Amino acid sequence: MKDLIATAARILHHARHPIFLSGAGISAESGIPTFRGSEGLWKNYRAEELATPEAFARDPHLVWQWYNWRKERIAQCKPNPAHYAAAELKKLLPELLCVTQNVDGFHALAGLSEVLEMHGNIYRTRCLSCKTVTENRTEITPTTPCPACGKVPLRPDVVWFGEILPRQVMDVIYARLQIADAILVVGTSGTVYPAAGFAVEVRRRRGTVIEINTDAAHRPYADDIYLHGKAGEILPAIVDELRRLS
Ligand code: BJW
Repeated sequence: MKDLIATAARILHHARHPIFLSGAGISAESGIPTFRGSEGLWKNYRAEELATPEAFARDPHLVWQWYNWRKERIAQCKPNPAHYAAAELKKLLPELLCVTQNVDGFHALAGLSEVLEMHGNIYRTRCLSCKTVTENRTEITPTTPCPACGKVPLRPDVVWFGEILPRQVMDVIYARLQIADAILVVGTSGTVYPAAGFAVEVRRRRGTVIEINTDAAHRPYADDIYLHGKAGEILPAIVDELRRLS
Protein backbone atom coordinates (compact mmCIF):
# COMPACT_ATOMS: atom_id res chain seq x y z
CA MET A 1 0.00 0.00 0.00
CA LYS A 2 2.83 2.42 0.88
CA ASP A 3 4.34 1.95 -2.59
CA LEU A 4 0.97 2.43 -4.27
CA ILE A 5 0.39 5.65 -2.33
CA ALA A 6 3.84 6.93 -3.32
CA THR A 7 3.13 6.07 -6.97
CA ALA A 8 -0.26 7.80 -6.83
CA ALA A 9 1.38 10.91 -5.35
CA ARG A 10 4.08 10.88 -8.05
CA ILE A 11 1.47 10.62 -10.82
CA LEU A 12 -0.55 13.49 -9.37
CA HIS A 13 2.61 15.57 -8.89
CA HIS A 14 3.51 15.19 -12.57
CA ALA A 15 -0.04 15.50 -13.96
CA ARG A 16 -0.65 18.72 -15.84
CA HIS A 17 -4.45 18.64 -15.85
CA PRO A 18 -5.60 16.44 -12.96
CA ILE A 19 -9.16 15.96 -11.70
CA PHE A 20 -10.39 15.08 -8.21
CA LEU A 21 -13.85 13.50 -7.95
CA SER A 22 -15.50 12.62 -4.66
CA GLY A 23 -18.69 10.79 -3.73
CA ALA A 24 -20.64 9.92 -0.62
CA GLY A 25 -17.85 7.63 0.67
CA ILE A 26 -15.64 10.63 1.48
CA SER A 27 -18.22 11.81 4.02
CA ALA A 28 -18.89 8.33 5.46
CA GLU A 29 -16.21 8.75 8.13
CA SER A 30 -17.96 11.97 9.18
CA GLY A 31 -21.02 9.86 10.01
CA ILE A 32 -23.10 10.66 6.94
CA PRO A 33 -24.64 7.52 5.44
CA THR A 34 -23.72 6.71 1.86
CA PHE A 35 -26.53 6.14 -0.63
CA ARG A 36 -25.95 2.53 -1.47
CA GLY A 37 -24.43 1.22 1.74
CA SER A 38 -26.35 -0.75 4.35
CA GLU A 39 -27.16 2.52 6.15
CA GLY A 40 -28.26 4.20 2.94
CA LEU A 41 -31.91 3.42 3.36
CA TRP A 42 -34.30 5.92 4.89
CA LYS A 43 -37.65 4.48 6.03
CA ASN A 44 -37.09 1.64 3.54
CA TYR A 45 -36.81 4.00 0.57
CA ARG A 46 -33.81 3.92 -1.73
CA ALA A 47 -32.34 7.18 -3.10
CA GLU A 48 -33.61 6.23 -6.55
CA GLU A 49 -37.19 6.32 -5.19
CA LEU A 50 -36.91 9.75 -3.53
CA ALA A 51 -34.37 11.72 -5.55
CA THR A 52 -36.63 12.20 -8.56
CA PRO A 53 -38.92 15.00 -9.77
CA GLU A 54 -41.70 12.42 -10.00
CA ALA A 55 -41.38 11.52 -6.30
CA PHE A 56 -41.51 15.23 -5.42
CA ALA A 57 -44.59 15.80 -7.58
CA ARG A 58 -46.29 12.74 -6.04
CA ASP A 59 -45.39 13.36 -2.40
CA PRO A 60 -43.44 16.58 -1.68
CA HIS A 61 -44.02 16.11 2.04
CA LEU A 62 -42.22 12.75 2.05
CA VAL A 63 -39.32 14.08 -0.05
CA TRP A 64 -38.90 17.14 2.21
CA GLN A 65 -39.00 14.85 5.28
CA TRP A 66 -36.05 12.95 3.79
CA TYR A 67 -34.09 16.14 3.06
CA ASN A 68 -34.88 17.65 6.47
CA TRP A 69 -33.66 14.41 8.11
CA ARG A 70 -30.47 14.50 6.09
CA LYS A 71 -29.87 18.21 6.80
CA GLU A 72 -30.24 17.50 10.50
CA ARG A 73 -27.84 14.56 10.28
CA ILE A 74 -25.26 16.60 8.36
CA ALA A 75 -25.55 19.45 10.87
CA GLN A 76 -24.52 17.00 13.61
CA CYS A 77 -21.39 15.98 11.72
CA LYS A 78 -18.22 17.70 10.64
CA PRO A 79 -15.61 17.32 7.91
CA ASN A 80 -13.15 14.46 8.42
CA PRO A 81 -9.42 14.10 7.59
CA ALA A 82 -10.27 13.20 3.97
CA HIS A 83 -11.99 16.56 3.42
CA TYR A 84 -9.05 18.42 4.95
CA ALA A 85 -6.61 16.38 2.87
CA ALA A 86 -8.56 17.27 -0.29
CA ALA A 87 -8.20 20.95 0.61
CA GLU A 88 -4.45 20.44 1.06
CA LEU A 89 -4.28 18.59 -2.24
CA LYS A 90 -5.69 21.61 -4.03
CA LYS A 91 -3.09 23.85 -2.36
CA LEU A 92 -0.28 21.54 -3.44
CA LEU A 93 -1.71 21.04 -6.94
CA PRO A 94 -3.28 24.35 -7.99
CA GLU A 95 -4.21 22.88 -11.40
CA LEU A 96 -6.42 20.24 -9.75
CA LEU A 97 -10.06 20.52 -10.85
CA CYS A 98 -12.11 19.51 -7.81
CA VAL A 99 -15.56 18.04 -8.36
CA THR A 100 -17.92 16.50 -5.85
CA GLN A 101 -21.20 14.67 -6.20
CA ASN A 102 -21.95 15.43 -2.56
CA VAL A 103 -24.46 18.02 -1.46
CA ASP A 104 -23.26 18.30 2.16
CA GLY A 105 -20.93 21.27 1.61
CA PHE A 106 -18.16 19.61 3.66
CA HIS A 107 -15.42 20.21 1.10
CA ALA A 108 -15.95 23.96 1.30
CA LEU A 109 -16.25 23.75 5.09
CA ALA A 110 -12.85 22.05 5.20
CA GLY A 111 -11.32 24.90 3.19
CA LEU A 112 -11.35 23.48 -0.32
CA SER A 113 -11.62 26.47 -2.57
CA GLU A 114 -13.28 26.19 -5.96
CA VAL A 115 -15.09 22.89 -5.65
CA LEU A 116 -17.72 22.14 -8.26
CA GLU A 117 -20.82 20.72 -6.55
CA MET A 118 -22.25 18.94 -9.57
CA HIS A 119 -25.36 17.63 -7.77
CA GLY A 120 -26.11 20.91 -5.97
CA ASN A 121 -26.20 21.73 -2.27
CA ILE A 122 -28.63 20.53 0.36
CA TYR A 123 -28.58 23.95 2.08
CA ARG A 124 -30.15 25.74 -0.87
CA THR A 125 -33.77 25.82 -2.00
CA ARG A 126 -35.16 26.68 -5.42
CA CYS A 127 -38.62 28.12 -5.99
CA LEU A 128 -40.66 26.14 -8.51
CA SER A 129 -42.42 29.39 -9.54
CA CYS A 130 -39.81 32.14 -9.78
CA LYS A 131 -36.71 29.82 -9.75
CA THR A 132 -35.00 31.96 -7.10
CA VAL A 133 -32.27 30.03 -5.31
CA THR A 134 -31.91 30.78 -1.61
CA GLU A 135 -29.56 29.51 1.08
CA ASN A 136 -31.70 27.88 3.73
CA ARG A 137 -30.64 25.88 6.78
CA THR A 138 -34.03 25.60 8.44
CA GLU A 139 -36.66 22.87 8.19
CA ILE A 140 -38.70 23.20 5.00
CA THR A 141 -42.15 21.85 4.20
CA PRO A 142 -44.19 22.03 0.98
CA THR A 143 -46.00 25.03 2.47
CA THR A 144 -42.86 27.06 3.24
CA PRO A 145 -43.19 30.16 1.03
CA CYS A 146 -40.47 31.36 -1.32
CA PRO A 147 -38.67 34.33 0.32
CA ALA A 148 -38.64 36.10 -3.06
CA CYS A 149 -42.18 35.64 -4.47
CA GLY A 150 -44.10 34.09 -1.56
CA LYS A 151 -45.30 31.13 -3.62
CA VAL A 152 -45.02 27.41 -2.85
CA PRO A 153 -43.48 24.93 -3.07
CA LEU A 154 -39.76 25.27 -2.69
CA ARG A 155 -37.63 22.30 -3.71
CA PRO A 156 -34.07 21.35 -2.70
CA ASP A 157 -31.53 22.90 -5.08
CA VAL A 158 -30.06 19.51 -5.96
CA VAL A 159 -29.98 17.39 -9.11
CA TRP A 160 -32.42 14.50 -9.17
CA PHE A 161 -32.47 11.47 -11.48
CA GLY A 162 -33.56 12.39 -14.98
CA GLU A 163 -32.59 16.04 -14.49
CA ILE A 164 -29.96 17.90 -16.45
CA LEU A 165 -26.87 18.90 -14.49
CA PRO A 166 -25.93 22.60 -14.11
CA ARG A 167 -24.63 23.77 -17.48
CA GLN A 168 -21.84 26.07 -16.20
CA VAL A 169 -20.47 23.28 -14.01
CA MET A 170 -20.64 20.59 -16.70
CA ASP A 171 -18.99 22.84 -19.30
CA VAL A 172 -15.97 23.23 -17.03
CA ILE A 173 -15.82 19.49 -16.32
CA TYR A 174 -16.17 18.42 -19.95
CA ALA A 175 -13.51 20.92 -21.03
CA ARG A 176 -11.11 19.43 -18.48
CA LEU A 177 -12.00 15.85 -19.48
CA GLN A 178 -10.71 16.64 -22.98
CA ILE A 179 -7.19 17.16 -21.61
CA ALA A 180 -7.12 15.40 -18.24
CA ASP A 181 -4.07 13.21 -17.74
CA ALA A 182 -5.05 11.87 -14.29
CA ILE A 183 -8.17 11.50 -12.17
CA LEU A 184 -8.38 10.67 -8.47
CA VAL A 185 -11.77 9.14 -7.68
CA VAL A 186 -12.68 8.94 -3.99
CA GLY A 187 -15.61 7.14 -2.36
CA THR A 188 -18.08 6.74 -5.16
CA SER A 189 -19.84 3.60 -6.36
CA GLY A 190 -19.54 4.75 -9.97
CA THR A 191 -23.16 3.87 -10.64
CA VAL A 192 -24.64 7.31 -11.33
CA TYR A 193 -24.03 9.14 -14.60
CA PRO A 194 -22.58 11.41 -15.80
CA ALA A 195 -20.02 11.28 -12.93
CA ALA A 196 -19.62 7.51 -13.44
CA GLY A 197 -18.29 8.22 -16.93
CA PHE A 198 -15.51 10.65 -15.97
CA ALA A 199 -12.84 8.07 -15.10
CA VAL A 200 -13.78 6.00 -18.13
CA GLU A 201 -13.26 9.08 -20.30
CA VAL A 202 -9.88 9.91 -18.73
CA ARG A 203 -8.76 6.31 -19.24
CA ARG A 204 -9.98 6.31 -22.84
CA ARG A 205 -7.68 9.26 -23.45
CA ARG A 206 -4.79 7.36 -21.83
CA GLY A 207 -4.87 9.32 -18.59
CA THR A 208 -4.29 7.56 -15.27
CA VAL A 209 -7.15 6.54 -12.99
CA ILE A 210 -6.45 6.40 -9.27
CA GLU A 211 -9.25 5.24 -7.01
CA ILE A 212 -9.78 5.14 -3.26
CA ASN A 213 -12.64 2.96 -2.03
CA THR A 214 -13.39 0.70 0.93
CA ASP A 215 -15.12 -1.91 -1.22
CA ALA A 216 -12.50 -4.36 -2.42
CA ALA A 217 -14.90 -5.99 -4.85
CA HIS A 218 -15.77 -2.70 -6.48
CA ARG A 219 -13.57 -1.92 -9.48
CA PRO A 220 -15.79 -0.17 -12.01
CA TYR A 221 -13.05 1.68 -13.86
CA ALA A 222 -10.33 -0.98 -14.20
CA ASP A 223 -8.20 1.62 -12.42
CA ASP A 224 -4.50 1.95 -12.91
CA ILE A 225 -4.06 2.35 -9.16
CA TYR A 226 -6.63 1.01 -6.72
CA LEU A 227 -6.15 2.11 -3.13
CA HIS A 228 -8.34 -0.12 -1.04
CA GLY A 229 -9.25 1.51 2.26
CA LYS A 230 -10.68 4.55 3.98
CA ALA A 231 -10.43 7.94 2.32
CA GLY A 232 -9.71 9.50 5.73
CA GLU A 233 -6.53 7.43 6.00
CA ILE A 234 -5.35 7.20 2.40
CA LEU A 235 -5.88 10.80 1.21
CA PRO A 236 -3.81 12.31 4.06
CA ALA A 237 -1.06 9.77 3.23
CA ILE A 238 -1.07 10.92 -0.40
CA VAL A 239 -0.83 14.53 0.76
CA ASP A 240 2.17 13.64 2.98
CA GLU A 241 3.90 12.05 -0.02
CA LEU A 242 3.12 15.05 -2.20
CA ARG A 243 4.62 17.40 0.38
CA ARG A 244 7.84 15.38 0.16
CA LEU A 245 7.84 15.82 -3.61
CA SER A 246 7.08 19.53 -3.62
C1 BJW B 1 -15.81 4.73 0.93
C2 BJW B 1 -15.82 4.96 2.30
C3 BJW B 1 -14.66 5.50 2.87
C4 BJW B 1 -17.76 4.17 1.77
N1 BJW B 1 -13.61 5.77 2.09
N2 BJW B 1 -14.75 4.98 0.19
C5 BJW B 1 -26.12 6.62 -18.84
C6 BJW B 1 -26.39 5.28 -18.66
C7 BJW B 1 -27.43 4.88 -17.83
C8 BJW B 1 -28.23 5.81 -17.16
C9 BJW B 1 -27.96 7.13 -17.32
C10 BJW B 1 -26.93 7.53 -18.16
N3 BJW B 1 -26.88 8.89 -18.14
C11 BJW B 1 -27.84 9.33 -17.30
C12 BJW B 1 -28.53 8.29 -16.80
C13 BJW B 1 -29.66 8.35 -15.83
C14 BJW B 1 -29.21 8.64 -14.41
C15 BJW B 1 -28.32 7.50 -13.92
O1 BJW B 1 -27.12 7.61 -13.82
N4 BJW B 1 -28.91 6.40 -13.53
C16 BJW B 1 -28.14 5.28 -12.99
C17 BJW B 1 -28.78 4.82 -11.69
C18 BJW B 1 -27.97 4.23 -14.02
N5 BJW B 1 -28.53 9.90 -14.28
C19 BJW B 1 -29.22 11.04 -14.23
O2 BJW B 1 -30.43 11.05 -14.29
C20 BJW B 1 -28.44 12.33 -14.10
N6 BJW B 1 -28.91 13.25 -15.06
C21 BJW B 1 -28.51 13.21 -16.35
O3 BJW B 1 -27.60 12.51 -16.72
O4 BJW B 1 -29.23 14.04 -17.18
C22 BJW B 1 -29.23 13.73 -18.57
C23 BJW B 1 -29.98 12.41 -18.81
C24 BJW B 1 -31.13 12.14 -18.09
C25 BJW B 1 -31.81 10.91 -18.29
C26 BJW B 1 -31.31 9.99 -19.20
C27 BJW B 1 -30.15 10.29 -19.90
C28 BJW B 1 -29.48 11.52 -19.70
C29 BJW B 1 -28.69 12.97 -12.75
C30 BJW B 1 -28.14 12.16 -11.62
C31 BJW B 1 -28.46 12.84 -10.30
C32 BJW B 1 -28.05 11.98 -9.10
N7 BJW B 1 -28.60 12.55 -7.94
C33 BJW B 1 -28.26 12.00 -6.64
C34 BJW B 1 -29.06 12.79 -5.58
C35 BJW B 1 -28.46 14.17 -5.40
C36 BJW B 1 -29.19 14.98 -4.38
C37 BJW B 1 -29.15 14.34 -3.02
O5 BJW B 1 -28.08 14.10 -2.45
O6 BJW B 1 -30.23 14.10 -2.51
O7 BJW B 1 -26.86 12.12 -6.38
S1 BJW B 1 -28.56 10.24 -6.50
C38 BJW B 1 -27.15 9.91 -5.48
O8 BJW B 1 -26.17 9.07 -6.17
C39 BJW B 1 -26.47 11.28 -5.27
C40 BJW B 1 -25.01 10.91 -5.35
O9 BJW B 1 -24.23 12.04 -5.64
C41 BJW B 1 -25.00 9.86 -6.45
C42 BJW B 1 -23.77 8.98 -6.46
O10 BJW B 1 -23.65 8.27 -5.29
P1 BJW B 1 -22.18 8.00 -4.69
O11 BJW B 1 -21.56 9.25 -4.26
O12 BJW B 1 -21.42 7.18 -5.64
O13 BJW B 1 -22.55 7.18 -3.35
P2 BJW B 1 -22.75 5.60 -3.16
O14 BJW B 1 -23.46 5.42 -1.90
O15 BJW B 1 -23.35 4.99 -4.36
O16 BJW B 1 -21.24 5.01 -3.05
C43 BJW B 1 -20.40 5.30 -1.97
C44 BJW B 1 -19.08 4.61 -2.21
O17 BJW B 1 -18.18 5.01 -1.20
C45 BJW B 1 -19.15 3.09 -2.17
O18 BJW B 1 -18.48 2.56 -3.31
C46 BJW B 1 -18.40 2.70 -0.89
O19 BJW B 1 -17.71 1.46 -1.02
C47 BJW B 1 -17.46 3.86 -0.73
N8 BJW B 1 -17.04 4.18 0.64
N9 BJW B 1 -17.05 4.54 2.83
C48 BJW B 1 -13.68 5.47 0.78
N10 BJW B 1 -14.59 5.73 4.24
